[in-house]
Amino acid sequence: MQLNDLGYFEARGTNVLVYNNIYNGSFYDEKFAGLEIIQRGERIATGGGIRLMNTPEQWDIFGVVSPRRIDRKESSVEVDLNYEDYGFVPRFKVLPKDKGVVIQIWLDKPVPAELVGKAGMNLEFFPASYFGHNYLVDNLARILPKYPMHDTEVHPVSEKIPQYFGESTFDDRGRGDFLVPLPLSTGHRIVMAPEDEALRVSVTSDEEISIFDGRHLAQNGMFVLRSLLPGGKTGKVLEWYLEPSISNSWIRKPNIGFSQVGYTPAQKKVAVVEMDKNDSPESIGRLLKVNPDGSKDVVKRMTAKIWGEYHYRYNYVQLDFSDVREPGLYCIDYQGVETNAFPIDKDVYGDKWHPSMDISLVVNMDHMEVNEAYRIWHGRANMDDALQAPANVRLHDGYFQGNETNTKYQPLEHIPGLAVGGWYDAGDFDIQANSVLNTTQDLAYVWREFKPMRDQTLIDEVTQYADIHVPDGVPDNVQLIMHGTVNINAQVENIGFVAQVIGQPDMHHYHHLGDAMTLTDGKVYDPSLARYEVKGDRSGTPDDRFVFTSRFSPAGTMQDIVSLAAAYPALKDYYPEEAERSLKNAKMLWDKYFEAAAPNPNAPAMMGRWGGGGDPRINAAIELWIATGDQKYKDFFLPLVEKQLDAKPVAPRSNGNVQNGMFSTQFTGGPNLTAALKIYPYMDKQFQDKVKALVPAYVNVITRGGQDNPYGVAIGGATWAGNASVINNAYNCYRIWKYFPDMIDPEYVFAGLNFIFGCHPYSNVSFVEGVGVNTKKVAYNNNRADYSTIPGGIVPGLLVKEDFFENKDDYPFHWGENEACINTAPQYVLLCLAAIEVAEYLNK
Ligand SMILES: [Ca+2]
Ligand SMILES: [Ca+2]
Ligand SMILES: [Ca+2]
Repeated sequence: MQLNDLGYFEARGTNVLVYNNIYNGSFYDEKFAGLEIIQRGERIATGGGIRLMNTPEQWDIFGVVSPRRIDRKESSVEVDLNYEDYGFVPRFKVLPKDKGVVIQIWLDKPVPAELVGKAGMNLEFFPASYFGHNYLVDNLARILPKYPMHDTEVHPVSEKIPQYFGESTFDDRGRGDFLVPLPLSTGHRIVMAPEDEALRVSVTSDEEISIFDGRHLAQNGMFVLRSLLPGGKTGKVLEWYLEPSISNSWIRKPNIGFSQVGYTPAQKKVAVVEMDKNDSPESIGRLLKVNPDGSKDVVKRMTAKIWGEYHYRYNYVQLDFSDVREPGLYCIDYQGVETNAFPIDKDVYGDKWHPSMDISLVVNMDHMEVNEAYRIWHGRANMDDALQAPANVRLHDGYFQGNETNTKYQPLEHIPGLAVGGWYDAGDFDIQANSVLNTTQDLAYVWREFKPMRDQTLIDEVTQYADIHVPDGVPDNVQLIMHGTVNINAQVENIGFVAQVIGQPDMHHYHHLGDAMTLTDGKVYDPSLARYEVKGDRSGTPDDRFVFTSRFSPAGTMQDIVSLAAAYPALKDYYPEEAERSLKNAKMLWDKYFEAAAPNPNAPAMMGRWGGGGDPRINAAIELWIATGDQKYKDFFLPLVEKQLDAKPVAPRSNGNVQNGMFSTQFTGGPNLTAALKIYPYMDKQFQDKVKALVPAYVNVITRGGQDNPYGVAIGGATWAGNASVINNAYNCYRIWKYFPDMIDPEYVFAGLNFIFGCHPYSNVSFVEGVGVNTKKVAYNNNRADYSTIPGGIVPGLLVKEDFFENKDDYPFHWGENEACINTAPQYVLLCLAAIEVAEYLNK
């Protein structure tokens, strides 16, 4: 294997990465770090390194990784893995040997006594990649289990290596022990999937190697190969010979990217083919029309346009069939690959937003029983909401409670009225301020811009019951907005503002998988009762969620105002009481915090994408003005918006999420039209002309991001993939087109959707669950343990690590690739409704 320019080991068909990727500081082990193997274009192993338990979980500690030391002369890569708390710093060194690499562990001091029997060399394999395969341990043949079914032991918790921040993922029911998975097998050579050359990996050592199944502890657990480090030794204490499967003839099958929902006749239609560098592209691709009898006619021979290399690993080719407009069923045939069939039809966009509105936004509703035909998705959950979080607790997922509660409640006191409305923000079960506020706001924008009257869901906030596919006479858009405001209003009235998060009190509850209703007992916590004791509507089990209130700021309440005021026009005809309540609370917050929310003139300018995000009160005032027509709000925001239009664009800033500066163009400074576009239709000609003059510079900013790649959209995403910004960029293009149809190519609206729907690197699956022909099979929703999806959820998409794009579609536990955040759903709905309008215009 050759150590390549990017600093990983490469042979045809297989790569071994050595800490090209490291553990994430916010979410800990995301199964994307350490020694990793990419074989036949799929990442099959990760987490290779020194770990302190048989099958580490997300919050188990790992050694802090030193910068990599690359020795080009001996082709080696070496890192230190520093376990500071234990004074233990093994060196991890990898170099080529025979048909693979050797992994060596070097110690200057012997393994500390407390880590003997715990510190070991681990390498983790993705279970789903290996379903249906076997392994050999020495010469014994064994099946890799589809489901965890091996043995465990409990050990006294005093023996446990504490997790980060003393978290405990295991509810021991007060027994004082923890769980230790036992090996499935032990030997000196383990070969994973010897029968399948794409998956075959062999590990040999003089020391014993065991294989474990981490899924006994956690559903996202892995098959782990592990050798313990011997005690009392220094120098080279362990060596593994790792032989992946090299193939001198392997060529990755071309990935033909195209929209899995198909195309509307008048739009541009360009498939993008991702090709192995060892492949030589054919000059012609064929578009086939599928006839009713199953026969196929070649309707177009497309000249393959070589786009070239993008992001080092692959070459790209484009196939343009824009001039094919005849409705029908088509597929693409190129380089020996025939794609699945897809439609060309004027209505392809018509119903693509339905699953998000009908299912994803409904299934993710908190405090509701959600039914669909014979199935109950979940019962009425978190009816014991919620307790004031005590001061100075730091919990998982970035929750933090400082000294101040900013409320009238005592620590652990029950805050009344909160068991209503809101959504699980994503794959977990908490109500995060940004997601409940943004989801409500964007649903309100859906109503403002498009007024969809669709009614296919029964939503009853009184009995807290929703029934999917059951019309109840009220537009679902309006009911979903109300599901947001009932929670926001309850928070404002009972807490005083929308709290950072209403979240689980401990790790055991945070990682819950299953029916949301079983997360808590629904009874308010009473510390005078014994644990698990129940008396009436109270219980002694501390499972109630915490309200995290220390991050309150007057400026933060401005977003509470935006969401409530934006909801008002939608609610007032259907739910006048809730509408008035929302407006009243919005005005109350405005009056109360107007002064305190003013930006500090001495603080550095607030960072916004186009610079000068400025005064957080502008948006609140705009929404209050649209809701009430009261001139005092306009008098406040108009001079400030005009000032934004006069400002010089700020210098580009880089995005911390992006590696290698690859996508810097997308963040180049330009005019800030966010507020101006919102008020544009209500303003006079003088204002409108001023905005219009800035549109070319703005268009330049929002369309430049895709110029560095063959897909024509800014892809982004090294720690969290970029689909949400692809959607928002495309929608921004629509907003410009709506007011200035001659100043932007409406194809930018479709380009974002094409990408989301399958015209992207790695695979051609649609990133919208259940939407399109070939769609996501698994996603990181709260039903991820079932390897399933919630239709209408939009996954983040492609992570970019080193030169490798990935969106795994058999392993649902990568949040950065597969976690369908709820606030992306209404943004996607906006974009679909925009696309319907653009399609109608172009097809005319
Ligand atoms: Ca969350
Ligand atoms: Ca309805
Ligand atoms: Ca409870």
